[in-house]
Amino acid sequence: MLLGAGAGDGLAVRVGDEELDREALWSAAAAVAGRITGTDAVAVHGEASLRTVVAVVGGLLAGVPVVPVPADSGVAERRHILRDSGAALWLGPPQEGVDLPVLAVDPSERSSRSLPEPAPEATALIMYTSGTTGPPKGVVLSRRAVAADLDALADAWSWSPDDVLVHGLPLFHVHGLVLGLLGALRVGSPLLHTVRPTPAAYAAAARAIEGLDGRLPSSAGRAGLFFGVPTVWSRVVRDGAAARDLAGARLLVSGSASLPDPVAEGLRAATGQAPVERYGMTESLITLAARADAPRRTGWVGTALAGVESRLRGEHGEPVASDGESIGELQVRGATLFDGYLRLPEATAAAWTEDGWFRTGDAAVVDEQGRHRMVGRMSVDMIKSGGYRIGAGEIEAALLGHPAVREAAVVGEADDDLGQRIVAYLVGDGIDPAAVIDFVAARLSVHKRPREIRVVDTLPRNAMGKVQKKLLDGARP
Ligand code: MCA
Ligand code: AMP
Repeated sequence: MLLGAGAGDGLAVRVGDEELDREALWSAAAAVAGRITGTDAVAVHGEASLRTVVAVVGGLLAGVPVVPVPADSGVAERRHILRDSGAALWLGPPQEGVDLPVLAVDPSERSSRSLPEPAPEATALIMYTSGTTGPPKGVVLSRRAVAADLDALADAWSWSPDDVLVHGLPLFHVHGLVLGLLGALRVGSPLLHTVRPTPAAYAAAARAIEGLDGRLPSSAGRAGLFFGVPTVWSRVVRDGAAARDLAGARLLVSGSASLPDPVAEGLRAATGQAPVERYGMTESLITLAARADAPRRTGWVGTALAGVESRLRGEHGEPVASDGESIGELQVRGATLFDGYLRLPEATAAAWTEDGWFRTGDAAVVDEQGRHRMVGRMSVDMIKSGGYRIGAGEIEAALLGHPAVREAAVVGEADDDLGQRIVAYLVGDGIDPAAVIDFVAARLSVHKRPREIRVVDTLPRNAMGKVQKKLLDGARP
């Protein structure tokens, strides 16, 4: 079963100060499942709430593909996801841009209906993610891929019902939703979701684990497992008191973007342990992870998970040595891979090599023991900001929709807090930077908004007229 059995005592999920034990969660979700069985796909408003948890679990119990919609998405992005995914129902509070029938989800509802387990090859999730150009694409993930990934991670981290999982990551991407919610449910590890991933909230959750005894399933221990993106860990380190509160944690895990060495070292100094890193993509789920029982090696993301193989290839497809130094494109294959981009056969075919490996578009090195270090993206047009993946082309297209903007080029600039921050170089007349930022936030999503606008007279272009982004820093006014 993808999510394990619905029986059992004690806490399953707490979001903020609302919670459900395992039996109550399954029976609230069964009430949702009973209403949606047979639907092509359901869209779930991805806010951090118990409603979202019940809606997602309801979809999975019913065997109906779940389409998580970013809680901060603007109208155009939300419409794109709903139209493209073919979702027939909206699970969550009404939102602008939703013209589907709305099903209100009530976590206090109960149903004793039991549903047959859907086939492993059935679609579990359709998750939207950015490419370098164009609108976000729907990544089709099977139940088999999700289960394989979660089991391999449980093995790598000795993740068990003894762990209480803590995080406050968004419930609409792989990290917070697949690992952070479905992982907890499959492993049987109670989840404390902090709504926002702030240092203070992580520290409070660490203290709350101590007081959970009466609420924990009878089989559970009190070991803390904490998930965060590098921005979260960097903020924890800067807030010394919060970092010290995590000293009792069993395992700290970082992923979704590169963890700067000083942040890993800062965590080691404050908590007594460096985090383990793991690497993945929406399309492949997590494919590489440092094992909990292996010595920590700052800057390295570990070995291929059980069921996954990795290799490095050069620009012309030639093999790259596993010598810990030579850089190549990371390619992966195995049980955790997606089934393709929804209704995009050409993009799907282009994502795989002729001999069946998925091209990650990430540059890496591998050492003789199969440990990986990520060294960057192959394309400047793929930005990672706060752990969110954002395509430059998508932001440029949105910017060009603003009446004052004539030309736009978007880059990711190094940022101490966010890893990269989105900077937009614009040519136009009477551009009001704050209004342009709000325009993108309202159309795409809040997390895709440029953090800075630089108005310039011209963009540097080559003879073919293509913007030369590498020269853009020189265009700084
Ligand atoms: C500011 N706000 C605005 C505007 N400006 N709202 C509308 N329009 C504006 N112009 C307000 C928002 O309403 C919101 O308010 C607040 O600013 C959000 O600010 P923001 O700056 O975006 O937040 P942050 O604090 O900088 O966020 C940092 C973060 C976040 C918490 C680390 O980036 C985050 O949650 N990242 C996680 C991403 C993630 O999970 N990625 C995994 C992808 P208010 O706060 O009041 O609502 S999966 C993946 O990568 C793979 C598989 C993997 O390996 O895991
Ligand atoms: P997304 O599809 O949003 O899941 O983003 C996937 C991308 O996140 C990958 O292609 C990498 O560029 C990046 N990423 C994920 N984990 C790590 C990590 N541990 N170190 C460096 N980059 C990472």
